[in-house]
Amino acid sequence: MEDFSEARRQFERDGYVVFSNVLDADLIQEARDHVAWLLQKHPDLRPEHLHHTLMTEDAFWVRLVSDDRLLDRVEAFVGSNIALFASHYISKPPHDGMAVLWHQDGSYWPLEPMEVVTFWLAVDDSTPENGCMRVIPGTQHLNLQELKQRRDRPNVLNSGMDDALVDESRAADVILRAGDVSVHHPNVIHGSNPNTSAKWRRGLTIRYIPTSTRIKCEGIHPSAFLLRGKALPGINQYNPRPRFVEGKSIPFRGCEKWK
Ligand SMILES: O=C(O)CCC(=O)C(=O)O
Repeated sequence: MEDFSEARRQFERDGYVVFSNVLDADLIQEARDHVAWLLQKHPDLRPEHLHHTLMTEDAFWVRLVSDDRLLDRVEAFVGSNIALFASHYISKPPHDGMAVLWHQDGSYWPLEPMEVVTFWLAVDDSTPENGCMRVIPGTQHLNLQELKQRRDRPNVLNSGMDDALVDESRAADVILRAGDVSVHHPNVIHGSNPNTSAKWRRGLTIRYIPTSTRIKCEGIHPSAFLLRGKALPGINQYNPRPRFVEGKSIPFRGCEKWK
């Protein structure tokens, strides 16, 4: 296994870190096709709102988040028993992709303890022009703050944290090439601007937990999957890994053999 200790050090210092060139161009093209397929299947949804509830029976989605190149890096953050809590495509279309207001992820999540990392997979190049993610480095040490409902301007979460707590002058743009991944802490303050460019900005958020983190919900959470290692007794129930079924997933390379 590669040594990811330098990445861990940066993550501890800044609350986020970038891995370049993680997934290959063919798989990234499959992810773009997946977004197009999901949008065709759910014409009522905005492309920023392709949520975890859509993934329970979607073999490609589970295949993508279980890619060993991702899980080998996830192990450096959560250890060798890895589960998925949630995953969500935030796809910003050209010219009208919505902002994500400043927030800390942990304020939204029913997890105990709050041991979780987000891997943010760039499905397109992600730049200031098309609304890349922005992070306030070092804010992972701030406690989780209350959320406020926000409808004063279009935004993906219809909520965010109190702007008075955010020193925007310290924000760093997380500029990525398609196939790169950034990793962020559940307490770090982050958000993104609208897409004012002529290009798509598709990104996939992937929330990984160690199997010792409890997902507090009734029944099985729709995107809870055991991805590597062992489940701990009495903590979470996991969905069965979906088989490829035409119509429930796009066909993908290796789908006949996918288990
Ligand atoms: O995709 C974005 O612009 C924001 C992502 C985000 O807020 C998150 O991963 O929690």
